[in-house]
Amino acid sequence: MKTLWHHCHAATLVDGRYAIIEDAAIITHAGLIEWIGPRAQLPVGPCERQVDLQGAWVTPGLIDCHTHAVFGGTRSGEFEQRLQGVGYAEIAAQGGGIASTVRATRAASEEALYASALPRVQALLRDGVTTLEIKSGYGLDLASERKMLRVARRLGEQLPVTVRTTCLAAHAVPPEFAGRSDDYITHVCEVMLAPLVEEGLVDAVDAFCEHLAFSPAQVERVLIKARALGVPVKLHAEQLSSLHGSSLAARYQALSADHLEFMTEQDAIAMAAAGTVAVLLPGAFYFLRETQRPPVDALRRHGVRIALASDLNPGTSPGLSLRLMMNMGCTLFRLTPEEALAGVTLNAAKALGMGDSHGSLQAGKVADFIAWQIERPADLAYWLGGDLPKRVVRHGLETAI
Ligand code: DI6
Ligand code: FE
Repeated sequence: MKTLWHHCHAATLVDGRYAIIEDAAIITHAGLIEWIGPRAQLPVGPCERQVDLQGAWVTPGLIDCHTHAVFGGTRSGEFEQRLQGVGYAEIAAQGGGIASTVRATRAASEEALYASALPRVQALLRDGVTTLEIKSGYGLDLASERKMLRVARRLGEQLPVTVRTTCLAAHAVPPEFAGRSDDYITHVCEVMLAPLVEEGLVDAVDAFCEHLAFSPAQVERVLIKARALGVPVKLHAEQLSSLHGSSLAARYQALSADHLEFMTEQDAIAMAAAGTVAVLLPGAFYFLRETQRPPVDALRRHGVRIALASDLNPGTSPGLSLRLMMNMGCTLFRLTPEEALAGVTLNAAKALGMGDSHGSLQAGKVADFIAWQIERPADLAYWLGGDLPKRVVRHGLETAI
């Protein structure tokens, strides 16, 4: 149905800027934006339906491009331990950390995993998220990774959100491969990836490049295999130390390198040349009480696109609000509210390889947008989370969330 949306202002995010249209009108048709511009220039012609947005600000639907939203159990006990001074790496060395979530995830049925992820994903949707990436990485064997990815797909089928799945089998060394991380990487490359890709469960492949996870050489084997299977790659890089994983990711035309607190200027140059998006995760920075900030000025200087995401996970970022991450991106990393909004729309779309179809309000793109009852676009980064009054439009249809 051809629909005219009017009595609104738009922050279109074309070119990653606010690109504001005051007194805007939007025509949607067959799930796409057919026209957007100043109401005064509205093309003549019939629309079957007209919707008065009552002065709202319209932005693209928000995109959370880095989550681990599917997992068993929680780790609030470790949170208490860390507050008493025990380090994240120390907890991991004692068999806690990622390993404890792996145990809980392996033990959970697909049904139980779905039920536990559901309210977390619903919280993100209430915050204006219309596209969501979900990683595996707490299964670490073929059956358990498959289980996680199937749950992620099902969330996308049953909820009003577009889900992109990422296989993060190279997240940690599972107990049955203890002390044999090279063998586990061989297992990931030779046994796990191909069937998961063939089953249509993998939109991208990711790995954790870090001292307490996998070396650049090990990660590279995973990236090579993924590319050979025709799947784009991403990387957790320079979160806790500088291994130049982000430069490595750029060599494989990664969609994104994520975290990046310890990246160098050279890494930024490599990412810019490859068009690899920098996904910053202020929730993890905050929750781990890190002090080294990602080099935002170097990213800007070299023209690397910056995205922001929740990193929703039980260990380092139990974050259920993408707008809270926008605020943290501004407060902790000194992004502008405009950069924060680009970070959860156009640049997040690019981090998922969806830049041509999502992330800005432009004719021809998917009609996913939010009409917010706010005074200015910066209000989205200003409030510390909370439920802002909004109307959600997905594929051109107003959607209850
Ligand atoms: N970096 C993170 O912050 C999460 N994974 C990763 O590679 C942590 C995951 C966890 O602690 O459960
Ligand atoms: Fe992560």
